[in-house]
Amino acid sequence: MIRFVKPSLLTLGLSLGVCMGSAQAQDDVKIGFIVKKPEQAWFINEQKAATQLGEEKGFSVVRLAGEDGQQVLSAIDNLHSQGAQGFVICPPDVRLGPAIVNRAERYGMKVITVDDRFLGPGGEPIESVPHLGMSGYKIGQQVGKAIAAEMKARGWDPKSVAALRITNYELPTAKERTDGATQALLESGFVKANIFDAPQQNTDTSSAFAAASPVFSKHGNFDHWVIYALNEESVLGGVRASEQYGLSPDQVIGVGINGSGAAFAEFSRKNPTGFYGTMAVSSTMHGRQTADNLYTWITTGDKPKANTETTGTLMTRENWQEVRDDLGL
Ligand code: FCA
Repeated sequence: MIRFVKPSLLTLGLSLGVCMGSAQAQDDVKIGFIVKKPEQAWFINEQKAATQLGEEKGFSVVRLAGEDGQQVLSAIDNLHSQGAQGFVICPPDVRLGPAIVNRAERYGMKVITVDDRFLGPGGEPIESVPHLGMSGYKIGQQVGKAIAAEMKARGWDPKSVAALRITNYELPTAKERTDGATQALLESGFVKANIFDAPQQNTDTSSAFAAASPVFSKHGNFDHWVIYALNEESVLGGVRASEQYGLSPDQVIGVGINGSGAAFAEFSRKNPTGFYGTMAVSSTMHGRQTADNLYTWITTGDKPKANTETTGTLMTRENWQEVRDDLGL
């Protein structure tokens, strides 16, 4: 019986050949899920959803942090030594794409990106790596439209409103979203000269707060402000800065993107804040779908499609619990 046969070099060679040449047996699949900001609710939920799917389907998911290039490369080494066949990653810097792909190829591991797409040396997306992420420009436009509608509901004159645009132009994911929002705002009659940039170093609340504070002090002649950015964490940084400057919630309309725990906590506060809403996207779906795509690729050899784009729903203080349930968050 085969179970009792000691593996000879020949059988080892054969089984290696089988592993490399065809699909993996379903019961020994292990994948990594590496994220750039492991403490952010969006990414916690994404990793949790991937793990949950693994439990349902019978594969294991190793959750890892990759906050800089060094940490990502050691995470990949670590996954390889544990026998993982591939990983899903939201990279800390999209320009690390070629280095990450190299390392994965060296180990024969499959890679899928989630949320932030790898860029090649010429700044173009690396098409050979399957990606799943938001449709950035469209979701940005939804942000701009939601802001314009709320300005109208509050009876604000678009000519005398300022915008705090928290930007991160190094990251295409971010630029697409803020560009979409800007375009929708301009179409609604917003004055271009009243849009002020606050370039953030990072995609989190504290870097947005630091970027936003000086903008309010510099343009103290405006009574009404709108705030947008690539995500709700950053918009929250802007809203906190507006409070510190002395603006009240009825003077501020901030609309974010994500619909994660950061927004739930804000909507659960007793009194409304300047954080009016957020375009909620299902981080549960992002985590499950990418893990599932990778699992299918490993077990059947079917490579997922190059790019999958997801959409969002406006979540406010009024409907957040309903939207959360609808999106399985
Ligand atoms: C980027 C942002 C995250 C989230 C994700 C979908 O990675 O930094 O906050 O919006 O895209």
